Amino acid sequence: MGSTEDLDYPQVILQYSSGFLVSKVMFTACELGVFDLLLETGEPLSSDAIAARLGTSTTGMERLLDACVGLKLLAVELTEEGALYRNTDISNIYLTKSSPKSQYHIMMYYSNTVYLCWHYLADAVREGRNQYERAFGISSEDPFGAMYRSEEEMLKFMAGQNSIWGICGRDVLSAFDLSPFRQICDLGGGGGALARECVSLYPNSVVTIYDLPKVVQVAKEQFVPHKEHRISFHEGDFFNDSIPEAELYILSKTLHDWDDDKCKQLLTKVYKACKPGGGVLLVESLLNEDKSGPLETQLYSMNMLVQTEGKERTAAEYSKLLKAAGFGDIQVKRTGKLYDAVLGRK
Ligand code: ASE
Repeated sequence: MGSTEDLDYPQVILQYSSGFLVSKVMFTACELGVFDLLLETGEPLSSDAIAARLGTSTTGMERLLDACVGLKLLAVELTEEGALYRNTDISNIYLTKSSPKSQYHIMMYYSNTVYLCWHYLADAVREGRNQYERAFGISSEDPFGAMYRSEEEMLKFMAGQNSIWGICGRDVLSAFDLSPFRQICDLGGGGGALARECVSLYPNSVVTIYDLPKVVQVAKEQFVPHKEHRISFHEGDFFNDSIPEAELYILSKTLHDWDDDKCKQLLTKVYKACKPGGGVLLVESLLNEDKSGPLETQLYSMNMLVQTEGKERTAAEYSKLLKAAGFGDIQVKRTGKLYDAVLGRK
């Protein structure tokens, strides 16, 4: 932007128009395994070599690699044998499958599920509801019934959510000193990455992951190591089944899936189950009070429209929901990163 931004040459409009092309280039390079191959070989490769190893066309691969260079996801060096490509540091850390901070799974979820729902964004805005029916031909009555329509979809979602906690988990859990809470229940804890971060950050804590039976089963089998004795599981549907007693409940990216009525219903149930002196920690991406930003959160709220029954909210909106359920002494901590923390006490 900068000096070229004027009304005769609308740089931002052009940039916004191609935003989805940018996303799709990154997703595709991930999906085809470009970053994994370059990490594995450890030396720069030509586009022909990459195309051969990954079984793609040479003409397609060369253009994909060049676009990745434009995005600074790859670096190129001209040698006597021609152009050689290598990963940048950020790609090695975040875009390879095997890295501990890998965002590969969330990319695949965005590219193959979220992207298809966004095709019907105009319909979502017209109708004010999610677009599972149009995108996948399945009823959208129960959003998680639709999101978990197959074991594969559920796995992709769980792995995707886990990859986010690999980056943001520590910040949201250290926003408040949670060490006074020993017995913690992570409601909708999914693949358990936040629970694992929690027991590692708070050595005296034990965490129960509460989620739907099929989610718990997969979490046990594929995501949470058996040696993690401080993590246990509770199978249930938090709207219809009972919630176990705990000192602290974590609801991370849970309320944003539901409308105000369902949030109040859930928080009231949590309040009743909560030990006196206990609390609830909401982990969400907070909108500014006038909803003027952050942009990422505004976009996530649109995503909640196309995929769920919920929306992103301001700190005041979450405080109101917490108070309606009985919680008090509400504190808000913005982390300056994607996810923030709100703590309420019983
Ligand atoms: C949900 C989180 C997500 C429900 C649907 C979702 C994510 C993508 N789809 O609770 C991950 C967070 N990203 C966004 C865009 O919200």
